[in-house]
Formats: sequence, C-alpha cells, structure tokens
Amino acid sequence: MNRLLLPALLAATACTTDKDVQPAPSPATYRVTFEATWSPATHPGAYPAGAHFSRLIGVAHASSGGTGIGDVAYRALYSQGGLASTGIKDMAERGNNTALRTEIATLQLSKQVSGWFESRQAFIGSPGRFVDTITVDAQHPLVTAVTMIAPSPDWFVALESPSLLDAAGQWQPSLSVGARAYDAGTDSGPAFDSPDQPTAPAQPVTPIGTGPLAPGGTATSLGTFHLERIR
Ligand SMILES: [Ca+2]
Repeated sequence: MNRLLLPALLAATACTTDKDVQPAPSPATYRVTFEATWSPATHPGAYPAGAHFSRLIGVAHASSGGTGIGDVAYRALYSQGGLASTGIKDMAERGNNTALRTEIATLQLSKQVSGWFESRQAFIGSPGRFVDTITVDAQHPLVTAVTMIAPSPDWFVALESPSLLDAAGQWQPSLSVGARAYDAGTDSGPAFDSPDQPTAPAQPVTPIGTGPLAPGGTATSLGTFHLERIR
C-alpha cells in the first residue's frame, strides 16, 4: 500500500465511524399536555351531560416492533395480541386505573417501561387541559397515554406511542399528536349512557368508526397531545 495513502484512509475510516455511530442521547424530560377540545361546538349532539375525561395515565416505553394500538400502543399497555388488558378495560369502562397501574409496574420490572405519570385530579373537564412531565431515554423513547371518554361504554382516547427521537437519533424539540378515539372491545353499548352490555368474547381494540363520535364513519378529534422538551 502507498504509505502516503494509509494515514488518509485511516482518517477517512475514523470519520465514517464517528458519523455512523452517534452516541446515544442522554435522558430528556418533556412536558406533556393533553388539550381536550371535545365540546358541544365540536360535537353537536355528541356531548353528553357530564362529559369529561378520566385520570390520564401515561408511560415512557421501549419499542415493541409492532404496529397499531391494538398490537401495542404498544405492548407497554396492550399485552394480549390486540385485546384490551384488564387495565385497559377498567380504564375505558370506568376510568379506573388500579389494574393498569399494576400492569405498568410489571412492565417496569421487565424494563419495557422506564417511567410513568398519572393525573392527580380525578377527571379532566372538556374543553380543558392537563399538564405533566415524563422523562424518556434512548432505550425508552416512546410515550403512550390513555384516558376514558366519559360517560361511555368503553371508549377512550390515546396518545399512540410516538417516538421522541428523530430519524438522526436526537430528541425532537416538540411534537403534537391528535388524540385518537378507540373502542376497547369489552362493552357493546352503542351510546354514551348505554347500560353495561359486556362484549363476549371480547373484541380487539379498534379506532372508533361508528356511533355518536363518528357521524361520518370517522371519529372527529377530541383533543391533542403536545410534547415539548424542557430539559
Ligand atoms: Ca365497545
């Protein structure tokens, strides 16, 4: 090999290596805002008496490799192949997060979830907003959060696991995502105030496409999740 070329080749190799293998970013903390916009104006005829959202609960978690909220939102919250877990069922039907907190604790033990938050207030009025923070790290860059649409049989909205890392592996300064409405597949009531009609067998979690919240076949937005990096 040409002796003069060797140092240049080594330099080129080193340079390429630096470029390809960027250091994993340090943990980052984001402000999470759920801006609830559901109102008589946004949903005429589909805003029941006492309309609100239940205690919002969310996690920072690892990627599962799956897609779709039924498959994952991710497996951080949905662990049974698309069917709502007991925690998701209780959250969606009654706004009760007790079982969900236990499921999250189990996911923390297996390192799929790194941290979580839950609103202290028992409900979030709509229109209204809820603000909290979540810390993410390179192994747990995704954030998922859920809250019951209340009153309803088993409907909820979710922040569906966006990654806060950009394509270059760096933390995004901010991100806004529409709150998508889902049916937990555990109660077949067709209206906000339907009496309990357990779905047997339970069906997979699906985006709401029928009923009062989807007059044209597609649910219209009930709110937005904003994520802003604060440190
Ligand atoms: Ca249902």
